[in-house]
Amino acid sequence: MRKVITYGTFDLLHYGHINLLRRARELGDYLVVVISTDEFNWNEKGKKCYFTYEQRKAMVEAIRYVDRVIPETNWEQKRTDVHDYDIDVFVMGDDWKGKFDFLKEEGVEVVYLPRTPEISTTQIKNDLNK
Ligand code: C2G
Repeated sequence: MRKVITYGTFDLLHYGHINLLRRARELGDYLVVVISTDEFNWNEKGKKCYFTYEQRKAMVEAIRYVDRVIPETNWEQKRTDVHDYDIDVFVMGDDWKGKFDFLKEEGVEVVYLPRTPEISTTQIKNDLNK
């Protein structure tokens, strides 16, 4: 079984996230999604999520392309996650292009997929505030 992994916040879930998850799943037979915890988002990304980790986890778990959701608590866990979950392919949107190439040393394929244009959680918040 070819296993794929991807990471993200997935706050205010939108079709850009769904496009990413669908394409990631198409690269294998099983998709693990690692969702940033509220603490990680706040401490490391300066992002205050609208939905809590548990709410974001429940929504992502409901997506047909997703097989498993686990928490992202630090930047370093990727190196061990790919072994702990027997991962073949690491996928991220291309806003992260090049940032995770070191994972090739762990024996996984690293794929950056084109982001879906025009949509982002920030865009949604800005539009709603107009
Ligand atoms: N994405 C996309 N198109 C968009 C918006 C997001 O393809 N219009 C992708 C991003 O490139 C990312 C995934 O959807 O691969 C999740 O996006 P975010 O929730 O914004 O994740 P991010 O804050 O980039 O966290 O350790 C990695 C981080 O956890 C990634």
